[in-house]
Amino acid sequence: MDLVVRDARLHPTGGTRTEPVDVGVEGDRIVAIRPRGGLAGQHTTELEADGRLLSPPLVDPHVHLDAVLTVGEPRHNESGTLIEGILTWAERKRSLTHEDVKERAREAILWEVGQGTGLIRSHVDVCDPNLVALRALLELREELADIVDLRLIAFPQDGILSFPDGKALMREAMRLGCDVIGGIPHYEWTREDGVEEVHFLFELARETGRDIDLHCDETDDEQSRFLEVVAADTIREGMGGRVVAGHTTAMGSYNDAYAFKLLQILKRAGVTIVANPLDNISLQGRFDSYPKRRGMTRVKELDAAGVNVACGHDSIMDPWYPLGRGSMLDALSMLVHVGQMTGRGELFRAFEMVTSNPARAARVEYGVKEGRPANFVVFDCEDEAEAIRLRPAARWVVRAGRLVAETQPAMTVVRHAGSEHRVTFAKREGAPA
Ligand code: 17E
Ligand code: FE2
Repeated sequence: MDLVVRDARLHPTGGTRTEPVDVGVEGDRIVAIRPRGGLAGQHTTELEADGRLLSPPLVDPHVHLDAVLTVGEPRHNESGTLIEGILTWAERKRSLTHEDVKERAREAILWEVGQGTGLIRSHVDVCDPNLVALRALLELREELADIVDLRLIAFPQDGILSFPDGKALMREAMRLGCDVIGGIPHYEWTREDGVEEVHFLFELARETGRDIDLHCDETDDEQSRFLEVVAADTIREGMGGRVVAGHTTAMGSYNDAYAFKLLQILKRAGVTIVANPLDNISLQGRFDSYPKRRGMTRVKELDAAGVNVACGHDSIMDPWYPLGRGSMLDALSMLVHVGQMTGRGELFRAFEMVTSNPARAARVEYGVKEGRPANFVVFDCEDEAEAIRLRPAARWVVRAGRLVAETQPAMTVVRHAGSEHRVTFAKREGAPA
């Protein structure tokens, strides 16, 4: 075979330990999964996983690649609010060039890929008469196709009705090759404009046959209620499974009676919700004193109600969030803290929010199974709960059967009482060396 990974632990669902396996790859497909020792013999490339977790690639369903690595340009967001972020970006947007966007986005993609992300859905701001960022990212999508599956979402940062020629720019972005239709109804000037915007997105979906992934209700205003319009339109248009709503932080401020009603129609509609905990734990609650709202959508309750929930990175060093290193496990760690998903089963469940759940929303062929594309990551840890706790090195990243990234795990030694102690951060013996 072209590639064999020996003694790997497959991503189990539900947290039950699976027996170690050998995974065999020919060309760009997984052709064999056997109990450990079952793929003996000589193979072109052989990787010894020593019991480490072998996971399908991480998925980042929500990031803004046009804005990455612009933090401080032309100034920092000192209030820490979403609005100052949008206004700062509007200033930076004027100096965007083709190469500037490509260089920054390429760098951020390498960070994500090196840490195990194989599918990225990026919003790209189309409130620009020249669509500079979009043209740059469309090129990058093709140039980096060997290391990442990049999908682009036409995102009207300044609104569609509230921005000159907003509808024409959305149509032009889709004509140029954008994959998905974005939106931002809560940012339109009026409630009525927001509702009209949502209807327009579905009209555009009908025209183009494309899916929808909008920013929705990213505010602490409990009266921001565009998600119900999205759910209703999804049902009426028969677009179940093809609509994603990102942020939806207002759900953290809705009263329980309304939230309960909303959960029911979301489930019925088959709308996916993407939480972006890194940004929203810092952007939201900025107008509160104490007690201070957490500003994340109702991840645990949505999941329990049977709604597909995923976790995005959103920002990497931009006007909204000055931190970030492109690690989906950082984002997921924040999600389990803010959403209090620290129960044993909840940790394993949460891992699906950066793997199979966003993959389902993107409607891609996914999962470590015989016959599937040979896309997977070996993490330097035993299981998913440990992946969230340690945010370990992505030891090997394989895409279409090719080793596209590898990381040497860090080694820590503490000198004490005349001897050296190797620190592995593992509780049990038998952890990966
Ligand atoms: N734009 C927006 O409207 N909201 C965000 N969280 C980011 C960009 C990062
Ligand atoms: Fe976003």
